[in-house]
Amino acid sequence: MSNFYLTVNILVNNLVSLRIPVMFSISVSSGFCAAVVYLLYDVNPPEGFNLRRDVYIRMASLVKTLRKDGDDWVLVLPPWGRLYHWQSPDIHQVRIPWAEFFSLTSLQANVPVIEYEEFMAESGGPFIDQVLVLQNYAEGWTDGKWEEKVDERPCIEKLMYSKDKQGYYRGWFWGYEETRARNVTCMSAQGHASILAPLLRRNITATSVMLDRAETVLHDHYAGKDYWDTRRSMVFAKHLRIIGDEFRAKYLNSTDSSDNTVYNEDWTRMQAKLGSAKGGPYLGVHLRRKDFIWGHRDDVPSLKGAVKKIRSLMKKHKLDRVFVATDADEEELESLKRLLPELVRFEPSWEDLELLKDGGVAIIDQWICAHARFFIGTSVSTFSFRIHEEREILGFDPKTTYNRLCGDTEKECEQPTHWKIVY
Ligand SMILES: Nc1nc2c(ncn2[C@@H]2O[C@H](COP(=O)(O)OP(=O)(O)O)[C@@H](O)[C@H]2O)c(=O)[nH]1
Ligand SMILES: *[C@@H]1O[C@H](CO)[C@@H](O)[C@H](O)[C@H]1NC(C)=O
Ligand SMILES: *[C@@H]1O[C@H](CO)[C@@H](O)[C@H](O)[C@H]1NC(C)=O
Ligand SMILES: *[C@@H]1O[C@H](CO)[C@@H](O)[C@H](O)[C@H]1NC(C)=O
Ligand SMILES: [Mg+2]
Repeated sequence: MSNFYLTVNILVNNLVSLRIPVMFSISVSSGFCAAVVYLLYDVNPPEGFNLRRDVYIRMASLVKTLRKDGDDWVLVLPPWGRLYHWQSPDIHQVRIPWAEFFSLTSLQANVPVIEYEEFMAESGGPFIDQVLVLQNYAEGWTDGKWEEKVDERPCIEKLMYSKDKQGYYRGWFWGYEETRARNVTCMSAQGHASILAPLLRRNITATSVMLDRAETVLHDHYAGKDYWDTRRSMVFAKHLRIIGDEFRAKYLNSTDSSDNTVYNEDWTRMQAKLGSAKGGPYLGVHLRRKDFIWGHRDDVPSLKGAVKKIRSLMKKHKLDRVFVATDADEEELESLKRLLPELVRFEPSWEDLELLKDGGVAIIDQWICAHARFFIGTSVSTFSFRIHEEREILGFDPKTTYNRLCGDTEKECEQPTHWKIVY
């Protein structure tokens, strides 16, 4: 006997939709009801916020593929927390639901998603039937030939889960210590996310499956329509957009009506013409430091080099204001302020930071950069890439978006690629 779930959407304050499990067995003959299967996932711990946003796109694509067969697959959003870069002291930054950063109704208009706590309530407790730890093939690509494949294999790295006295697996489940897995298996996978679909459909009978190290699988079709649908659905939470907009108005003389960046909260109706956005009268800069400079990468400038470029861009584009988003440490920040005293930054009070968290502040920084008349970012930073996409959605001329700072001695400073939205 198995349980089937009837999904009922109830609008609470027009915001929250609840899925109500119906705990009795019914025979499925009509199309309105199918077995619910939950897909959970997690990412390699050292990865930052913006690569995680990228992995979400891959998982959403996999869920769409799985749903094509009729089963009611639902994506469970992995709570945010314990990220390496989120180092603000004395702030509780674990078990953060996605709704603190993104608009859930917007995500749900693309693919069915629920928060982890909702999953626990719906599925009968803090249990995950099957964890699949994704890994590469120990032997690498055989014959140097790339082929897409997936096979159950012995674990290559030390397993980050261990069995408890009751035979359940314990490990890191986003800070939910009561969560346990019933089974953990290592799976070698090579290819795009949807190569996992046949395995998940046929070989696994569990009703909740978690893919750990989900970044192992690639995009089904990078920058294709499905990629962009999911990316466009990742609308930032309203309170963060409002704070960013208020900051733009107050310090940067920037409003949507004067900048031609009017936003439609319903992403399915947002289709700005390329080049239609004007942007606020300021230069937007994403200056990535910390681990990007520790390795002495030659594609990342010195502060002096960056400021020289910033000044020349302000002059060229006749902008007298500059907004800088950066993860620079206190010492570098002091030097930067000496070199560029007019710079504008979003600096939350401790109380605001406690409310917004490091993730919220990063989003506000991205939102403000996304509305600048001209933007320049840092080489191969996913933080900068997400700003490019946001500007593409808003309808900026690509010339004002796909720019990056060059290293002081970099010979060929290749600029970022323009990825056009497919609607
Ligand atoms: N607020 C803020 N945080 C930043 C900025 N740049 C980097 N960070 C932090 O550092 C992390 C960098 O990791 P990630 O998002 O993976 O981007 P990447 O490492 O640059 O590709 C971000 O998630 C932020 O937490 C910035 O300009 N503003
Ligand atoms: C999945 O099941 C099929 C058919 O039983 C089998 O051939 C295949 O090896 C299985 N795949 C994995 C990864 O276990
Ligand atoms: C654990 O999962 C693997 C892969 O699906 C399966 O072969 C194995 O029988 C499962 N073990 C238990 C105890 O259920
Ligand atoms: C702000 O921008 C408007 C145009 O949108 C302009 O007329 C006005 O002079 C600007 N104000 C300041 C203080 O720069
Ligand atoms: Mg990173």
